[in-house]
Amino acid sequence: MFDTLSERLGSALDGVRGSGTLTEDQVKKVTREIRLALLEADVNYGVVKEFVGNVRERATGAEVSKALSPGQQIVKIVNEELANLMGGQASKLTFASRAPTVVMLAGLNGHGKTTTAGKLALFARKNSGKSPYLVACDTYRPAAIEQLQALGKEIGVPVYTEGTGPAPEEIAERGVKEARDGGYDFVIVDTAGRQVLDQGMMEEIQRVRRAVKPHSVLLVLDVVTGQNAVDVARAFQEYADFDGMVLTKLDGDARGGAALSVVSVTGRPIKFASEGEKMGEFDYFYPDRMAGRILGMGDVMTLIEKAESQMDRQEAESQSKKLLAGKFDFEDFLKQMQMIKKMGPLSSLLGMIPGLNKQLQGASLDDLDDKALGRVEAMITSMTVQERRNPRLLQNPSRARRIARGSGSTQQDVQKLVKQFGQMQKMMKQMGKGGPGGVPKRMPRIPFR
Ligand SMILES: Nc1nc2c(ncn2[C@@H]2O[C@H](COP(=O)(O)OP(=O)(O)O)[C@@H](O)[C@H]2O)c(=O)[nH]1
Ligand SMILES: [Mg+2]
Repeated sequence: MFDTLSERLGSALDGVRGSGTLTEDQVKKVTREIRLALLEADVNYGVVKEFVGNVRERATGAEVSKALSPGQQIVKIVNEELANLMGGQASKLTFASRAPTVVMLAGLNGHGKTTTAGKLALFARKNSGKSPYLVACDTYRPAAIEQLQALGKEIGVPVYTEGTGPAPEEIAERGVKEARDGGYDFVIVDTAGRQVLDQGMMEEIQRVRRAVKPHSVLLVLDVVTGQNAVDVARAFQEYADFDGMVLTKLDGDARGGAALSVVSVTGRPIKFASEGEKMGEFDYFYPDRMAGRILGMGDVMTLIEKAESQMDRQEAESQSKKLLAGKFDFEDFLKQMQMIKKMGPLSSLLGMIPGLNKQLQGASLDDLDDKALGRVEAMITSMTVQERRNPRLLQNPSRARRIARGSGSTQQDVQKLVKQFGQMQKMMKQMGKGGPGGVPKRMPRIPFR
């Protein structure tokens, strides 16, 4: 996602990142490159103009900071302005003062409404303790109803449907009543889209809206469609209006234009980000994190939060101490691996680490894939605790053979793992000492967090 834009902005900023001073010419040059990068990413022309103006003004203006070099300062400014462009603050769910809260989804066909309905139901239950209820109002496509029913089944949320016969507004009204009677407090109404924007859809949206008086109407936009999504958002705002947006397919090859343009074009917030086909791949949209990700600093906050929620902080501290003292053994390694696995697919996790993005585009990703991790895990779990605690025991070939048999790998694999692990231990020990060839004990500070 946003790969080209990240790269272009990154290289524009690389030139000044380390600068001790920033001349007017440098500012001009860098803002010109930013402008091109944004236009190339399909960001709305007016939006680009304003953005570049803001950055230039702030970069040449009186904004001084003792903590940052002028070069760092401009990175910070671009980061903040990108976040502002996407709304600045996350705009979280709000609930009706009288239950149930009704949320209506609208948008063109294929942009992800039905998928979002399921994801939002799961999200509201997990994050806000709501009991969700789904209402199927796409009366044009029987398959859409079945799709929603399948999703409902997957996440354990009831789906109200009357098939394709009745008018959508009638289904919606009865569906909401049914939810209220059943004690459900979060109702999501999935509506029908169209291939293209048309009057009929807008009118249908209005009728459903009048019938159920939703607490909020969310417009679902596929960011892969680029400027098309922006046009849809603008038209919707004009004819039907909405309260917030859901950006979908952020895992796809979006150039970034839609995400960076829709807020300023509509004045409405982006509420949610959908990043995959699985029900759990859904979260609030955090403009600051997205900006960090676009700038290639990695989504550090998300990463840290994910790690924190999975791992006890003290455990982490003691592990890193052990690591640096060279006392890190296979038992610790196994714990770490299991933690990483809990955090989600390894490749998506690695993409969040600053600076790793570019390197990972090479072949090295193969070495790090989840399958390889699984093989390593199988080997370690085949070791006795004693062996895990004292990897040197594994130099004994009969032990290596036993582990190979137990884990479905070869003796060479086991020996290779033990050897590599030994090298890693040595390297870590060196780092811990900060000795020659070592790195500082503290990781470098991540800019602007
Ligand atoms: N990769 C990816 N696919 C998505 C996402 N959201 C929806 N889809 C897929 O896009 C297609 C259309 O989605 P659907 O929910 O049926 O769209 P609707 O016509 O607006 O209801 C389906 O194949 C979904 O699985 C997303 O965030 N990422
Ligand atoms: Mg649908």
